[in-house]
Amino acid sequence: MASNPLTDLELDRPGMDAAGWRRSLSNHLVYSIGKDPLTATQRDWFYTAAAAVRERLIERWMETMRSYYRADTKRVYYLSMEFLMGRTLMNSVLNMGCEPAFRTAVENLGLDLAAIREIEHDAALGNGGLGRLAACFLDSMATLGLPGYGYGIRYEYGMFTQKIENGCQVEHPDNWLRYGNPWEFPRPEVLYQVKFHGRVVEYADAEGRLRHHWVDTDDVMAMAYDTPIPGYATETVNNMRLWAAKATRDFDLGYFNEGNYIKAVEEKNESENLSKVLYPDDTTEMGRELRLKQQYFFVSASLQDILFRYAKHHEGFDALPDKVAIQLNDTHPAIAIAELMRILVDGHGLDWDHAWDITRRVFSYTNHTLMPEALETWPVPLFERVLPRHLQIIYEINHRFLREVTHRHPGDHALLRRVSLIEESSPKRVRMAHLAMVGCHKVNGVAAIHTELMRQTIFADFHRLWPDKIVNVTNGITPRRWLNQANPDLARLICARIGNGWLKDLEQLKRLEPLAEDAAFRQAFGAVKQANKRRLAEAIAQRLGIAVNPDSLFDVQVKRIHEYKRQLLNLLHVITLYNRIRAHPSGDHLARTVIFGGKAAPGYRMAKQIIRLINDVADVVNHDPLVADRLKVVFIPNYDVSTAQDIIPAAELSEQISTAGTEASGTGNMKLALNGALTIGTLDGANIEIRNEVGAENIFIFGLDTEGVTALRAAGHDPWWHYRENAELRQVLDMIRDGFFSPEEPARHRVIFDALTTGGDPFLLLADYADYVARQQEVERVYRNRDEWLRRAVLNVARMGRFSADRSIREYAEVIWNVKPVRPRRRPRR
Ligand code: GL9
Repeated sequence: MASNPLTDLELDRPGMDAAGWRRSLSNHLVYSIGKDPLTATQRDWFYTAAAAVRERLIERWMETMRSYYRADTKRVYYLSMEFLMGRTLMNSVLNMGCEPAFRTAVENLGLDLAAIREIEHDAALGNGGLGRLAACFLDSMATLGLPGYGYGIRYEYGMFTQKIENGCQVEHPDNWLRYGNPWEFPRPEVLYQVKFHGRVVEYADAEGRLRHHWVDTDDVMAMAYDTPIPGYATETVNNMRLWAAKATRDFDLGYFNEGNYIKAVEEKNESENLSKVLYPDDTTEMGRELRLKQQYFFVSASLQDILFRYAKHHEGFDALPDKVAIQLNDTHPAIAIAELMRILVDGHGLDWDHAWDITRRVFSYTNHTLMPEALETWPVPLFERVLPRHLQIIYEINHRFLREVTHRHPGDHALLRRVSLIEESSPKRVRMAHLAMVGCHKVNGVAAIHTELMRQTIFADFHRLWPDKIVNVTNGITPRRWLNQANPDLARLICARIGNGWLKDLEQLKRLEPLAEDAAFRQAFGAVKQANKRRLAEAIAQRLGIAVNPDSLFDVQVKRIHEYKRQLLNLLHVITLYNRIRAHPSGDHLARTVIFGGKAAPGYRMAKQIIRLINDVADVVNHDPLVADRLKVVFIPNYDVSTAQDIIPAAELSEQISTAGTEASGTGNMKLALNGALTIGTLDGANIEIRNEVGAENIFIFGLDTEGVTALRAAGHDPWWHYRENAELRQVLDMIRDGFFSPEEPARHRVIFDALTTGGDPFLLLADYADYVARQQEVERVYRNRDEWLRRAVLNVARMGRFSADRSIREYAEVIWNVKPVRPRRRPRR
């Protein structure tokens, strides 16, 4: 059956019908892959399919680039250390609008499409929400026809693969390029030199002005790899350009001539280490030299490339802010501000003030977290060694900035110390967020509450200086991947009732609202969810050997493992349910399957401990005959984009339970609600805006809000009080302390008990526990009324329109970038 037929793309183009696809697949197997159909493996067929798909993107890709060039349009450059793309095959096919023809062709060749698309390795060049946001934004920019380019790093190893051994996370390298990446186009001729180390020499130019030269540097080359980014149902195909490090020369001739062949090759390897591996830490910074070098490496190459493109049409730099907008995805690429100043002032001899005016109008910065440990600062001695000229430039920026602050607030030395780009610690440190704040014309938060907290807390001084600089752009997700592709049955059901306009205009989901009162629609909606649950239950049985009851409530918490996200609070509730079943084995307990997924940063001991406790609890609960199938706990290993696409459509309850004020936005909350899960959550991040949209009666909100958190912290949180007063909570904590879930090693989880009690319970789990458990009870009451549950679920889907990444990107384009769509020319029919 045709899924989501497109009306605005002509599918009768040559090669786009089933016969054309079939011919193309047969040809590519032989002439691109070099395989005989008789011996072709599933992998051969995946690479064959990829070749056939990418071939169909190329003309539109080239025409899109030509149309931008012709229009000399303003372009947006999205600089990001992370792009969490996931798989590409079906995304491209769906965005091109030829899924039915492609599927028919594959099936007519006697192949199994489900098996073939599973061969594709996720492109996991990101940690979590921040990297996935960048990927959703690329999809939206292309879909809206905006001239947007992604710039990042082509890591040889992406996010580690997580395996669970004896309940513990074990990391394995993600060798995603082993069989080759069929989506990338290497550009060996697009090669830029990137400098490190060395020293700065001063000299006077012809007019007697003081100039700076950065000399005696160690150089690395950056080579481009391009990936086409097709929009949905549009001619636009944008570009993502990722940089790989290459040694400046294959051998150091000096060593080579000495006969030290090995040494020569060793040094080549060392410089190529720059793009070797993604740092797997999310919200903590580790201040490692390699990380700083990775940042500067991709920033330097990207700026050279951007300015090269600009210079094809323009002389001088006055028009740069009218032609170039650069978005800094977090502070990771913030060194670009100093780098552009260096290029303009040192390289092209612009006056400082002139260069600074241009720079500020080009850059804008997105902040993704308030967590103090995530705010990047670099030790000055390290910075000085790696980027000596940039340090001087940052000092100069700081000097002039502090002079301006002094003018406006004479004598306020405390203010100067607070806003300085240099932290007066020992050693001193460069504050990248302050550099970004000063060097950008706009700074945005990613949800309303987050932006407000930015203004009130970490950037309060800057907000007083520049009250218009900090703006909000609430995050969004692409409905193409997160509904159309991940949940094809629901997408089809929606299309059958309201057509397919929602794919490009998610607000059209509003038209489903009346159907919440339509029993037949609820029935059909419930049947889709049930089928998704059954598929997930089968996968869990097959992969993990756990039999889950497909009629139980599927309660899902999938995200990075972090104390602030409070997977432990969820687990305290699970143990509470377990104790209630044990206390009343013949009671009427609602059957529930609690599903966890997520990776811990390899060096984050508490997060790894939490994974172990989840698995230990699962082991006990899942094997307790008294429980039977009324409670199951499942930890799904290696949560990534592709497993998210399998889990989210099957979820009924979405756990978004971070301590209020800690989760900047969250985007999993949006993906789950868009797929018909009801949210249990705190008033944190985008949960607040989700509540505003879906209605307070269709979401389960609990716990302290940010004011409550602040007040409790001020008054002093006493975890022991909760321990004493709440018998159920005390029983749960004692079981953890006494090794109930690890009888072979009773002290194993003592550290968790300690963190929640003597450790002060910094994320206030005990303060929110009682309200959380009460809310979970209400969840169960509503779930028992299937009609009422489905009614609320339909309303959630119908009211999620605001959370399309298309809406986010439109806001960036209007408020921050000032860029407009460009329509590529329609290709002539042949
Ligand atoms: C994050 C925030 O923690 C999330 O709340 C937010 O939704 C995303 C996208 O804006 O950014 N910031 C951050 O460092 N991460 C986020 O998810 N971490 C990872 O990407 C792992």
